[in-house]
Amino acid sequence: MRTLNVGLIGGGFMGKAHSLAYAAMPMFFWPAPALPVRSVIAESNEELAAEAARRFGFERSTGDWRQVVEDPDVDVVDIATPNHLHAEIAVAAARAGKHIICEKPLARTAPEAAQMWNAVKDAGTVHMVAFNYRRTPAVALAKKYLEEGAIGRVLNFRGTYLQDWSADPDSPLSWRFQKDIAGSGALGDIGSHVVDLARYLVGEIASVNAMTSTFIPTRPLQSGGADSLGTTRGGDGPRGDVDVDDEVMTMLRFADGAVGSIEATRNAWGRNNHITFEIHGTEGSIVFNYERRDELQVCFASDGGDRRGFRTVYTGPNTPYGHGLWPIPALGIGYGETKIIEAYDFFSAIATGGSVSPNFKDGYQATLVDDAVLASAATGAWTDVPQVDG
Ligand code: NAI
Ligand code: SOE
Repeated sequence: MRTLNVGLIGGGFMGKAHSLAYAAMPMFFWPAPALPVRSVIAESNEELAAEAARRFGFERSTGDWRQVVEDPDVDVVDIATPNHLHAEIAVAAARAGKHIICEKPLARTAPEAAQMWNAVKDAGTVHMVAFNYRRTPAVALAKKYLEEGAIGRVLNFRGTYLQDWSADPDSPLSWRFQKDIAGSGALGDIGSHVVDLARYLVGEIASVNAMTSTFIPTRPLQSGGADSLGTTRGGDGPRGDVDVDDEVMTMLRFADGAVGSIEATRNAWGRNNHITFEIHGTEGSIVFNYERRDELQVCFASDGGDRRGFRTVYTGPNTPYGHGLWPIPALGIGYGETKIIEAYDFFSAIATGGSVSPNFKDGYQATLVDDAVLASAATGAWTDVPQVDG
């Protein structure tokens, strides 16, 4: 069985999730398309890198990501750093002929994402953007129903991503609240996942009409380091300005005539990883809530009037990815499984010489939607979303 050496850059939350996926993928999907070797991990300095290597099972470590990209033994570069480094690393990795998986949002802005898309097109290697919620089996099941026409033509997509980890005004000014690092706030951080789901399930978004708000204008300064996602509180020390959105709401017009909306906030007390969508079609409806991620709610208009209503389908061995997952429906899918499936599809594309989606073109298109949302929020006008060619 072929092996592929992985060079992972960034040992925070996503460093953990991706390392777990590389270790576990062959245990779930056997025979594996190729065996991931956790070869080298980079962190922001040598000490953090050595610790990350011990923790996440990597053979070697480095405090300089360029050594990963330039390493002739590395087949796959995995970018799990804060957003401002994605473009520079991805362009260098593409020029070095590596296969690349990059965390979302692909970049801070669409022009930055365009450079990344052009670089991987030139390289001809496999590329993927890590919008992993597509790979929740219930979401893949929704896609299957839509492709089968089970709910007819889509009329409306209503998506939300609600969290509460930044609702406390004293949670620190991590990189996620700084425009020069993150690009945007709730929009790029979590709204982008719903943009990806909308594109995946319904199709291209043609225009948007949006508003954004920043509710907490300053936060306690944090001195470097990983984002603690609200699990720590700053003291009475100095505070810095938040220059990104806390909340975004946008209406959508899809290219095929469907309408929709997306709402995203990290300030919704009581909501944790509340990703939801409700899709209405001419022949039925589909409802998903990530906090109940083993379930898909479906209503088929063709059911008799005396029994028509939402039914609950539990994902399991007979639904997408079931052959590799757990043998009884509702044993339970977790966040880790979405990343394991992501690694499986990415490695399958490399092993077969194929491609995978969402790729850098999808990541670029999602940033074009995000940029249009910000432009619309600034002017209050309906704003067209440019479409990526080629
Ligand atoms: P984090 O703050 O937990 O970790 C980032 C790590 O990158 C830190 O350990 C930091 O020291 C390291 N780092 C910073 N500069 C570096 C450099 N020059 N070289 C090597 N390492 C460096 O951040 P998190 O949550 O892991 O986010 C990373 C990326 O993953 C972001 O783009 C984020 O948007 C995305 N993300 C995606 C998720 C998903 O569900 N797909 C979930 C969480 C984050
Ligand atoms: C924080 O909002 C965060 O970690 C996002 O960055 C991820 O993309 C999301 O999946 C979980 O929440």
